[in-house]
Amino acid sequence: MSEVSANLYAHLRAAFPVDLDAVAVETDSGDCYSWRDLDRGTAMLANFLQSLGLPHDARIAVQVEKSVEALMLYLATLRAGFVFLPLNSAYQSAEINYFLGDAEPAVVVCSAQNFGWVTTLAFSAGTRWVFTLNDDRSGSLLERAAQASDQHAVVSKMPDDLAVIIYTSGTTGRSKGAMLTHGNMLSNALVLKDFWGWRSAQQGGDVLIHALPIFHVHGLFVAIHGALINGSKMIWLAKFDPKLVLQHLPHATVFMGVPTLYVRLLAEPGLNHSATRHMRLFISGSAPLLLDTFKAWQERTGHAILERYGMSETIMLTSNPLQGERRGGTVGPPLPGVSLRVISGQGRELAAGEIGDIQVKGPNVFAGYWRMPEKTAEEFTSDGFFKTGDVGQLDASGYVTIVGRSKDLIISGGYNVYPAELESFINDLPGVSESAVVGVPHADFGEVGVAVVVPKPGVQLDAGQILAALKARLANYKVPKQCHVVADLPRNAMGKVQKNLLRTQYR
Ligand code: MLC
Ligand code: AMP
Repeated sequence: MSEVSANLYAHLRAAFPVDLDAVAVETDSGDCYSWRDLDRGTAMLANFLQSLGLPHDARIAVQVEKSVEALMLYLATLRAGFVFLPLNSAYQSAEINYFLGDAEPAVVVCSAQNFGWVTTLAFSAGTRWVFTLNDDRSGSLLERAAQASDQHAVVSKMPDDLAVIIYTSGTTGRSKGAMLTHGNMLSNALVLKDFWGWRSAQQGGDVLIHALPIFHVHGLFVAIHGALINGSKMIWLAKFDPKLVLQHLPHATVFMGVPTLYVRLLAEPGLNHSATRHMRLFISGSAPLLLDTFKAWQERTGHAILERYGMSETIMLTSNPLQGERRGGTVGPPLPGVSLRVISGQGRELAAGEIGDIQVKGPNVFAGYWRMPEKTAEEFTSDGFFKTGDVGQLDASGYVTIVGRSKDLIISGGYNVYPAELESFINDLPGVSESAVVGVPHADFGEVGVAVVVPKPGVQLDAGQILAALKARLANYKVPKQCHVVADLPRNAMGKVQKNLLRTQYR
C-alpha cells in the first residue's frame, strides 16, 4: 500500500461515483447533499483544521448531535490526517472531563448549548481550541471553515497511523481509548464491502438507511464506511424512529441496527413483506439478537436478519453469510482475514462445540489502548491474539455463538454499561456502604441495569434519590432502571459478591 493510499479518506473519496452531483446523503428533513458537497465540505473543514497549526497527531474531540456536518467533520479529520475522538452526546461533565484529561485533544467541538462547561473543562485539559457545531448548521466551526478553500490534497498516511480513538469503558473503572489506525478501518471496510455484497451503481446501487448514532463503531464505521466505500447513498435519520424507517424502506436496500431497533420495528403494524420488498439486507449487531426476534422478523418480512459481531477494539470480527445459511442465535463465521479461536481457562485451544474465551487476530485489530501500555499488554496473548472478553463456541461448520461475557458488562440497547463505573459512583454517595449493579433481561433494550445498594448502619436510603443522583451526573442510558435497598449482598465463601444470584432475584 502506498503512503497516500493508506489514508482511509483517500479510499472513500476514490469510491465516490463519477457523477459528483448525484445525491450522497438525504436527510429526514429532505435536505440533499451531493458527493461534490461532501468533497468540498470536507476539504474546507480539513483546510481549516490544518490552518490551526496543530501537531500531526492532534486529537479532535467531538461531542455533537448527529448531522451531515458532523459526518463531514469526521471525514475532514481523516482527510487532514488528525485523530478523531467521538464522544456520546449523552455524556455529562464528569464523563467528558475524564476523556479530555486523558486524550488531551488540541481541538474540542461541542454544541453551543454545552459550550460554557465544555470550554472550562477543555481549557483546563490544555485544549487550544473549542468550536461549536449544532445540528442546524450553525456554530463557530462552520463559520470559520466557510473562509477556507474547497480544494485540499488528502494528507498522506501510513497504514499504522492513528486515525481514531474510541473510548470503551474499562472493567475496573477507568475508560480506555482504543486506538484504531487507517489500516484497521480500511481493511475492515474493504472486507465488508465484498462480504455483504454492496452493489455498485451499475448493479442497481445500494441505499443505506442510517438511523444509528455516529459516536460508536456501528454507526460511525460499519454503516458510514460501508456506504461511502461503495459510493452508495445514505438516507440519514437524525434519530431512530420506527415510523420514519418504515416510510423510507421503499427507497432503500440496506438497514443496520442494534437489536432494540428491530424489536421496535416489529411493534409497527405496517412492517410486512410488502413494506420490505425493496430491501436487500437487514444487518444486526452490537448486542445479542434474540432468536425470537430473528424468527419474528423472518415471518413478518421474509428476510433473515444477518447478524454480525464486533467491538470497538476490532471493528467487525464475524458475520453470517450473504449467500448461504444465516443462522439465528449465531454471529456467523470469522470474516476473511480474521483468525478467531476459543480458549479454555487453562489456555488450551478448544474443539468445536466447547465453550471458552474468544480471542482474535487480524488487520482489523486495534493498535492498543491510548497511553496504557500495560493494560494493552495484558489484553494480548504472547502470540498476538486479542482477548475479547466474550465467551463463546465455534461449531463444526465454523459458525460462532456468543454465550456470555467474562467481562462484567451490561449491553443495553446496544450501549455498553460498566457495572464497576456505576458501583464506584453509588458507593461514593452519602450513607452507602456498598452496591452491586447487575444486568437483567429487558424486552426493549435486551438487557438493563438494576442497582442493589446496602446502606451504612443506621442510615435510611431512598432508592429514588439514588437513581436521581446518578441521572444528574451520568449519561442517561447508564442509569439503572431499578434500584433496591437491601441489608446485605450475597457473597460466596471467598467473600465475592454473587452477582448471578442477584441477576436471578431481580430479573
Ligand atoms: C436511551 N435510554 C436507554 C437507552 N437509550 N436506556 C438504556 N439503554 C439504552 N440504550 C434511556 C433514555 O435516556 C430514557 O431515559 C429512556 O431510556 C427511554 O428512552 P427512549 O426514548 O426509549 O430511547 P431512545 O432515545 O429512543 O434511544 C433508544 C435507542 C438508542 C435504542 C434508539 O439507545 C440507540 O440509538 N442505541 C444504539 C446504540 C449503538 O449505536 N450502539 C453501537 C455500539 S458499537 P429517561 O430516564 O430520560 O426517560 C458496538 C460494536 C458493534 O457495540 O459490534 O457494533
Ligand atoms: P463495544 O465495546 O461497545 O464495541 O462493544 C463490544 C461488545 O458488544 C462485544 O465485545 C460483545 O460483547 C458485544 N457484541 C457485539 N456484537 C454482538 C452480537 N452480535 N452478539 C452478541 N454480542 C455482541
